[in-house]
Amino acid sequence: MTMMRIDIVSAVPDLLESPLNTSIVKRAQTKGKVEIYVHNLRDYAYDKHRQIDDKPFGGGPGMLLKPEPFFHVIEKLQSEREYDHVIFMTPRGKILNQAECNRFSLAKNILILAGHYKGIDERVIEKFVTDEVSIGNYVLSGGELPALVLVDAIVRLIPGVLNDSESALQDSFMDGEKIEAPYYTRPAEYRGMKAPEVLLSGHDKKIREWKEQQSEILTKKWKKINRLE
Ligand code: 6GU
Repeated sequence: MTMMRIDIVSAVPDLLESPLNTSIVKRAQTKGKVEIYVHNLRDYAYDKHRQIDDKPFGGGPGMLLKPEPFFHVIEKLQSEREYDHVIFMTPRGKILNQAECNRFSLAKNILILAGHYKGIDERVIEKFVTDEVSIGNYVLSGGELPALVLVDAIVRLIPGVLNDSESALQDSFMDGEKIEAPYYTRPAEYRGMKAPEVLLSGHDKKIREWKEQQSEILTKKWKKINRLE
């Protein structure tokens, strides 16, 4: 199996450390399924004050990330390998869904740019970015948490990352946009609330039919609360 490489450029790299070094994403790296490198934007600011942000031309509130540090780090990385995707995390991007995650999971090399403050100089996007990705219609303080969401969603799709019990194949959304049936475990009755009898019956066909029916009900509800039909 060929290994995936993900590079992430950030002005706040500390935000990324623990999520990338915990749980399944960490295990994927230990298993040699993916290499993830975090690059501190400030390390590529070569002026005297190592300045990474500045006021936007034309006025307005907030600060922008300057173009030079991005050009420096991206050009260095692109001189070392070819990236299948250079992804900029931004609320103006295409809203992430499972199909996009599946597409990204086929890549060999992915470069993710996380903005902060008001955003980044547009020339960085024009010059390098192949995909602009949002994680939903709400505003976050920076692209770091979205980058982590994207990395998790991609990494768990790499063959050999999940074990059988974690298998992604049955997840909600993997099979079109279908929500899974609810789950129960022991105790069979808790504070007067019973797990559905059929799940304890050992009757395979009935269990399958129940799950199918529950999945249909939840999928209808989900479409309604998300105004999808
Ligand atoms: Cl990718 N970035 C920011 N700053 N906010 C967001 C987002 C991204 N996706 C949803 N909200």
